Amino acid sequence: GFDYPDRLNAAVELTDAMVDKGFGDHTALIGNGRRRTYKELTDWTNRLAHVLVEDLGVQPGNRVLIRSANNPAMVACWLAATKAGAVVVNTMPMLRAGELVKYVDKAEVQFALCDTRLMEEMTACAGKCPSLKSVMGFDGTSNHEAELDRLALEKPVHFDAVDTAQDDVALLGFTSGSTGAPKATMHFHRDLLIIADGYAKEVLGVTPEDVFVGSPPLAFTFGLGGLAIFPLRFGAAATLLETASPPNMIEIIQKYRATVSFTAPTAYRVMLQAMEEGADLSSLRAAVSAGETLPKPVYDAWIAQTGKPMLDGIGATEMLHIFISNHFDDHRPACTGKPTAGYQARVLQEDGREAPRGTMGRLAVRGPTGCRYLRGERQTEYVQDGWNITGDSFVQDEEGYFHFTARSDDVIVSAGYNIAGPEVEAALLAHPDVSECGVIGAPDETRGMIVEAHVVLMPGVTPSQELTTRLQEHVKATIAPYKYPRALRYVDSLPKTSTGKIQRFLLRAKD
Ligand code: 3SK
Repeated sequence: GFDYPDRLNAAVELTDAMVDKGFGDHTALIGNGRRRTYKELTDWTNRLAHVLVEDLGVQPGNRVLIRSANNPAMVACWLAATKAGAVVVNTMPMLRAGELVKYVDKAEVQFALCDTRLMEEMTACAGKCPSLKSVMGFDGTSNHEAELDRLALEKPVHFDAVDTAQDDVALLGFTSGSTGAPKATMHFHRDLLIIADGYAKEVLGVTPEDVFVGSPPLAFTFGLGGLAIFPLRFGAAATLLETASPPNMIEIIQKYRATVSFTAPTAYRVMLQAMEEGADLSSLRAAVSAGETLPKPVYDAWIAQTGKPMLDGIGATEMLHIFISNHFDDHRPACTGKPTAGYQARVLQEDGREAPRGTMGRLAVRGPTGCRYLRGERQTEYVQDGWNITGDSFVQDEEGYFHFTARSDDVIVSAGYNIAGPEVEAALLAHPDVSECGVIGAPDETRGMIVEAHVVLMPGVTPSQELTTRLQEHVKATIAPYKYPRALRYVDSLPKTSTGKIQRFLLRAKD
């Protein structure tokens, strides 16, 4: 079980408590060309917390929005607001004013902390949001040139953090859903520690020697866990990249001998290629893949190159982080693995009963973190009898392993067959001419729906009818032939969310 004191402030546990445990001189964060130790991070966050309370007027329970790319200043602002007892809404830098308005209104945000480089859209949003009392700029490059930084320099390095309860809400995680309408899920102080003390300890075995790198935004709970909470909980270091392109990650891995990476399969493909061309990524001891299906060829190639399995996992913003994962000593290809410490999972059929092993159904999960929608929206739909009913279709095999088949929205029913779009994608991705693809169901008079693939080709490959036939034959030879894409469209790029997930609903809308 997870046992925490009744009064618990997660940010204190990740900073002041780490200094008390002797990690003061260890590197905590690396970013914008600077390293910061745990002591420096602790002092920084305490000074910022003073500003939030004394200058901005933040009170416990107030909602504070943070707008930034991944950098140490964003982590410091998040920790400071959490110390001040606020409920934090982390947001991605690419959001436009109209999208910010939706977040601010839904979460009734009172204060916003914004990287000054991203102020324009924030200011445009502020004018339209009655709940928002004030916006303060911070310097994402950590040169102390913005108001928040200047005020912080005058403050003491000690701050009496708000004495929150372990089940006080600390974070609102926004999920975009398949429709684009954001929904907020509430997470407690204890939840922030559980994901580290469970998954990160059990599956990754994080130690103070670890150096983390990755691409997911801190605004996404996958990124907040992987690039802030997990390293800070164990005295490890996090490298933060404002632009986490695969080449940037490769550079950082080599420069800082990074040991744990959090990213999506597409980036791992680039890393594999780089290793073949001589990049030294041998420091990586744990490569976590999530957010998209991990194609078997990538999994196989990673083992062949590094001798270690890539750790495929599935999580949800609703559950805060990963709840099913492959393990170093227990992993399979095309498999998400087994529930992580504290979680249970099962596959349900349409009538809500457990599906027989080997058959596809909706994944249900329960454990120490769980979904609590702000304002209860969709709550009774998502949580039934204590089980969180995810939007993912899975198969549990005879040995208890869970295999992702599709987002429930991505199951294509064609002439009576249930076809998981991502399975067809994995088959196409195994072809050397295919760089990326998104598979959807397109309406069809005879079959109800047909499988339609939107394909990005590898550089130098040109589309042709002959290529289409070759790709179709390749799919037929790889998986059950009825799953082959009857329609193939060649595109230059695929629409993706800022976290790298293919937006299949946009592909469907194009049809
Ligand atoms: O699998 C995901 O999409 C996810 C969502 C939130 C947190 C962690 C993960 C892996």
